[in-house]
Amino acid sequence: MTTTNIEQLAVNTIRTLSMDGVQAANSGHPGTPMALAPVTFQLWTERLRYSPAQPLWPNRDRFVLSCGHASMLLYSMIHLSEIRGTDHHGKLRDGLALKLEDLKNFRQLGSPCAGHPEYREASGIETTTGPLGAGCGNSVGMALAAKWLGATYNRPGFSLFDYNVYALCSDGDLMEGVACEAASVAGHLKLSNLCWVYDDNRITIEGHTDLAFSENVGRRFEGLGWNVVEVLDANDLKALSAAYAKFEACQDKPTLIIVRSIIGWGSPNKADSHAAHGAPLGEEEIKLTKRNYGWPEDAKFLVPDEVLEYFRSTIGKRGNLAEANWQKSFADYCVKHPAEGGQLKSLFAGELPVGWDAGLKPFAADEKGLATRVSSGKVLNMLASHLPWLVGGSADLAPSTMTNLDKLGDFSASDYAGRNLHFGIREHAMGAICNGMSLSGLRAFGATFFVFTDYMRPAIRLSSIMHLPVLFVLTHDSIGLGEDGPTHQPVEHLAACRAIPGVYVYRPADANEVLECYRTLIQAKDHPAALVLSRQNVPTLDRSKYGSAAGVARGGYVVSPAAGPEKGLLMGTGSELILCLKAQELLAKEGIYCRVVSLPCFELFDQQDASYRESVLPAWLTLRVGCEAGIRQGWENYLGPGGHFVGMATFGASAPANKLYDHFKITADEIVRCVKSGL
Ligand SMILES: Cc1ncc(C[n+]2csc(CCOP(=O)(O)OP(=O)(O)O)c2C)c(N)n1
Ligand SMILES: [Mg+2]
Repeated sequence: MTTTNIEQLAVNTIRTLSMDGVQAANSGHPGTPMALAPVTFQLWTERLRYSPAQPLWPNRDRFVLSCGHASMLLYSMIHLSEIRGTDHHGKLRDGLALKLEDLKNFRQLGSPCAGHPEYREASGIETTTGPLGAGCGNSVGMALAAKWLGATYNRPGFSLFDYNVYALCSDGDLMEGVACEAASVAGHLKLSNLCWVYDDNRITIEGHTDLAFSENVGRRFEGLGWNVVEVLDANDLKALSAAYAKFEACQDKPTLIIVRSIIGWGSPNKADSHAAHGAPLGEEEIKLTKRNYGWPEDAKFLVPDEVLEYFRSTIGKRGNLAEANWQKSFADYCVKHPAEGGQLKSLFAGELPVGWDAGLKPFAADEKGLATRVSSGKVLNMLASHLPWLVGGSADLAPSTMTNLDKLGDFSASDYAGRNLHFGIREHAMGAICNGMSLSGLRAFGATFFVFTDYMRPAIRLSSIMHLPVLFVLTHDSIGLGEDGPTHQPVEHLAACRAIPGVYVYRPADANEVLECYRTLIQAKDHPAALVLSRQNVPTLDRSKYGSAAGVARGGYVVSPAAGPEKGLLMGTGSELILCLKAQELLAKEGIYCRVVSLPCFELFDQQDASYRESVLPAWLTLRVGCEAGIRQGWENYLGPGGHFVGMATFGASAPANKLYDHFKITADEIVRCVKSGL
């Protein structure tokens, strides 16, 4: 054993807290915290630059527990490090982030110690994890953000951003595709500030990894451009220390430390078995294990004073001092570089910079119009020039998603200040990386074809769970993309995105709605936005004739009132709004007067007060037609019992767009027919 007594005592405190937490909850995952206690102990006490007194310090090292099922490990570390609490809005509060009482309430309603770590439940939880692989993806976004911040804001004599990002990952994490996608990005970008620690315990839920996982992980990562280091025994603190030192010394690659561990270490009957993965050890086994550790077998949630003292004198002392020095340096920086200092203060506060909207210019009416992806590209650029930390990119589709930020450079291993990311064809990693960037203060966006949200839906969902204002730019939003056919034509995707709680789905109908969508979504601080855009042109409406596009801020508005005694209500989104307007004209010619409502964002509209909603969709007006080139699901509320829906009910087909609209009967004539049938 290469450990001192206090080290061993601290490691065993982490282990026993984790075992006791799981036992008290009668559910959870004890085995991995027991095995990895030395791994986190060594990292946190010897190396992690983290100020327990100021957990929001922007230059703190990040620690991500990607194998979120081992949550008790993180909770124990947070408690023992005496990390100060923050509220749900990310503001410092008095008291510890996690009291011992909280650990005792592991997995209970209202406890910050949830089954899997939840961002903002306690400081020290840098991201929500649980879906395996996701945390790995986030960590790449965090490391990338650190590089970007450093390249953009560090100045001679001021190394404001030089933090490292650590992620602890399990077999499951490394089996998941998203982790490999993200690792590939990290290797390509040479993110030397990123260190993954892989818990090579060769156990998953069903048993030994022999069942399903026989690749050589180390060689895979070498192939991905990583520095691979091995530690043969998770209990060997010196070897762990040496491995972390190798990570710090490596300047041109991310590092993977493969740590051979034994799940449930110390448990006489459950160690090295999947039985230690996801169930309490049981009172008897806990006693035997504690005896093995030389721990008082009847003690529960025992935290020796000298262990707390040890954490204070290591991570506490080191981190608090580093943070205080950084604050001094930042104050000097703000004097020397006031413009950058001001920007950073806004960035840290999650605020937009002064004058962020100065570049937003409306579009002139134009019959031919623009595809909304094209107007989006223009608005994104109008915004980018006044919002310096708007950073993002596309999954190899920027020429189609129109998300390139002109003249703002490519982010690459040779230029970490570039604002255009090239995610490669890795949608899931793109979403997870955007989440990691957002967690680091950047306004991140990721773009792809709408249909491929299927590939990054888990990341969009986590974005919403974490209340992150990530922007997903999603183009080619319907059969209107034409010839690429049903594999590329979204049908159920609007419904599917709207189904994720907290995701604001915007589908603007013309260039000025696009502009107003951006104006609205960029001011959001606590939810992601999905901006859904057409491939094909839509006319830019003459707003002297139609309602102002500023109505977008309320999610829905009357774009064209009925010109006579009102009979019906036509509702549309995106490229189908124009069909509603055409139908309105056709009907008016026959003396049937309808209003047309644009509904670019259901979530925003539903949030408006009842009188506003009633003013847009009066209850008495029951003859309603909704038109959207997607499935009907989600429209019922607006349609009411007598409503008609003009949209899709099947997959699309491969043909020119206008032929498809006729074929699937998404036309002004069809809207007219529906209205007449309801008269
Ligand atoms: C995406 C995803 N799929 C499945 C699960 C369910 N699950 C939780 S842990 C686990 C695997 C456990 O093996 P490993 O990752 O090696 O963790 P260990 O037991 O070694 O800690 C699985 C399948 C999950 N959390 N996330
Ligand atoms: Mg495992």
